[in-house]
Amino acid sequence: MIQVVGHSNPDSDSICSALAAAEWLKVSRGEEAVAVSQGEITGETAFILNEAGVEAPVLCENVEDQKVWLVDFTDLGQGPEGLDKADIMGVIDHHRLGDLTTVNPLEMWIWPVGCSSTILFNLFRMENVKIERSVAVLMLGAIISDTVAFRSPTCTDKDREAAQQLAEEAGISLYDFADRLLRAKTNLDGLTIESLVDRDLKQYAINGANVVVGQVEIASFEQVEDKIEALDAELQARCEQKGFKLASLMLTDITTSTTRLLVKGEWAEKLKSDSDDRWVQMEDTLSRKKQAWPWMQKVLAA
Ligand SMILES: [Mn+2]
Repeated sequence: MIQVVGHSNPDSDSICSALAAAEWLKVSRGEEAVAVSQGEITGETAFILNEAGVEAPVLCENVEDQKVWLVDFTDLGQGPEGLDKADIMGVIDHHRLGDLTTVNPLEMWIWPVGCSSTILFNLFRMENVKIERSVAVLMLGAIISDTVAFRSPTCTDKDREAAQQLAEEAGISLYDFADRLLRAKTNLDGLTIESLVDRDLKQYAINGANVVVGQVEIASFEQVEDKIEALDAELQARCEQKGFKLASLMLTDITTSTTRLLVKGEWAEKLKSDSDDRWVQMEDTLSRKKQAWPWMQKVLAA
C-alpha cells in the first residue's frame, strides 16, 4: 500500500492533492494507494471536503520502510517521522526543491505553478483518465485556496486553465465556489493563539539553524488587532522551546494584499528596519513562497 502524504500543518492543497493523487495512482497506475495527513484539517479544508463529499484522510504514522508519494513539499522537516528511511516513490510539488534525498530512482513532477493540484490535473489529462466529480472538486478547491482565487503572484495560466476545466466538469460555478471558499479560509472563529501559529507553519533550515514561518490569511486586520500581543508571546515561546533562531507569522489581508510579518527570536532584528516596529510591514505581499520567504531567506542568510 502506497501512502500519499502532504506537509505537516496541512493546508487544503496538502490534503486535497493527497486525496486526488491517491485516486490518480489507483485509476491510472492500478496501484493501491491511500491518502494520509499529518494533522488536523482547517475549516477551509473541511468546507472543500464537504463540497466534494469526501472524508478527511486518516492521520499518518511513522513511514519508515513504507512506500510513499509526497505532495506539496520536499523538505524533510515538513515530513512525517521516518521519512528519511521511507521508500519515496514519487513527488508532486510546486515549491522550490527541499533537502530530501532518496535511495531509489523516483518519479518527480515539480512545476512552478500555483498549486500541486494543477500538476495533478495535467497528470490525469496526460494519462487520459476520467476525473470523478468528487476529485474535480478537491483539485478545484486546492487551486482556489493556494492561488487565493487567482490573486496570488504564484498563479499561472495553467492554474486558471485547470480550474476552469475542473469547474466545468464538476458543474460548479467557479466564482460562487471561490467566494464561499475564501470566506471559510479567512474565518478565524474559535481558533486559539496556538492554532493560529500552527495552522500553516513551515520550518526551514538556514546556515544550520532552524527558522519557522507561519501564515494566517484574513479579510481585514481588525480580525487580529487584539491578538498581536499574544501571537508575539507564542512566537517567542516557540523560539525558547525549540531553539528556533526565528519564529515568524505572516498576517496577510487577502483583500488588500498586505502582510504584517510578526517576528521573534535572535534573528528577528535582521528583518526589522527599526527595532521599535511591532511588525515588518510588507506591502503587496500575498505569497510566502514567492514574495516573503525569498526576501527573508536572503536577509537571514546574509
Ligand atoms: Mn501547495
